[in-house]
Amino acid sequence: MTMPSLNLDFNYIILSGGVGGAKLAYGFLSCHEPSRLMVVGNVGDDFKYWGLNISPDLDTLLYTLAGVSDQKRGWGRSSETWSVLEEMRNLGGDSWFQLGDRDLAVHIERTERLSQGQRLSTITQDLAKKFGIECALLPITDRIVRTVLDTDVGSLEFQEYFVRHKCAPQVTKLHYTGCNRAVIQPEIYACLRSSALRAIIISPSNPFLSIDPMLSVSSFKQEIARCRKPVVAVSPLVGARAFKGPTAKIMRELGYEVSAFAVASHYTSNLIDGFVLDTEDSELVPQIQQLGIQTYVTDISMNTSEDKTRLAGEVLDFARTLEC
Ligand code: FO1
Repeated sequence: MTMPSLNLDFNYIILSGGVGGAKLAYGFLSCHEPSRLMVVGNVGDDFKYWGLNISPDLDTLLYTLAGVSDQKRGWGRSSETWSVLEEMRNLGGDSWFQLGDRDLAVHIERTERLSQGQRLSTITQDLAKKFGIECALLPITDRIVRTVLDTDVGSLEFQEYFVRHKCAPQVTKLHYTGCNRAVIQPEIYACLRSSALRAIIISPSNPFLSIDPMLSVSSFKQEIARCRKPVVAVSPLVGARAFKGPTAKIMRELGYEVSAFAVASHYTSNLIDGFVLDTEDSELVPQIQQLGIQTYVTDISMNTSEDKTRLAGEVLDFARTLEC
């Protein structure tokens, strides 16, 4: 099965997990030609539920980039209804993961096409087109990579930990199963080798749960290093607080200091050239620069569309200063 033809003159690759990353990706749409942006989503959160293939981060990106996401929850569709979920509860079926009626159509379509042997990337790209999205939206890989957390209540797949157990278990270790067998999409590989590429942006998603599952896909980090284009990461923390989700809790449990500095040193100067951090963390600048990483300080909160566009614009301006 072939991909719908993709223009390969992309200027920016944006690596993103769910909610936080999707907000910044949305901001980029207003400050750079969308057809020159390639948004790459995490698949480590994917799982089977009600017999369906669910790709939560790809769907959060799909709905956010299309402007149809539920702004309050951060995931799922706006104006959603829940009839199927209610019926499932009445039947005594699983209801710990909430699938809305509109959202269900996407999972059914994806599952049907995967069962016909189509690539996840082809399906995702087609869905993006149907939703009127003008940038490319791709999963990091078509292969199965799953984030598994070792915890005090045993090994849990990501959604079991995140939604079913509400992030309560204590995390001791993370695994990205399948990452050694997985390969990045040929389109991403081609983009990394294209002279049109100007920078790679790591969005303010959870480094351990959303970004590392992508970076762990075999040879991806080496390909990034090989392309010699600036790599800029945006901090997912302000002070010791994450905008959403368990970033701070997991860092603490894995023995990291909870700070933007710890995130920058986790990525290391081998991977990133620049790091964007919040004004509240400006005292960390000398420490981060000592790692060999350039810094840019700004307000990184993204509460409004204007915030998203402003931050995205500043990230691109910063990345341009790092171009050789
Ligand atoms: N997150 C929740 O906290 N509870 C849910 O019931 C839930 C359902 C859900 C359905 C579709 C979808 O695309 C995302 C959904 N999410 C839900 C969000 C998802 O678990 C997380 O945002 C990401 O996996 C973390 O990046």
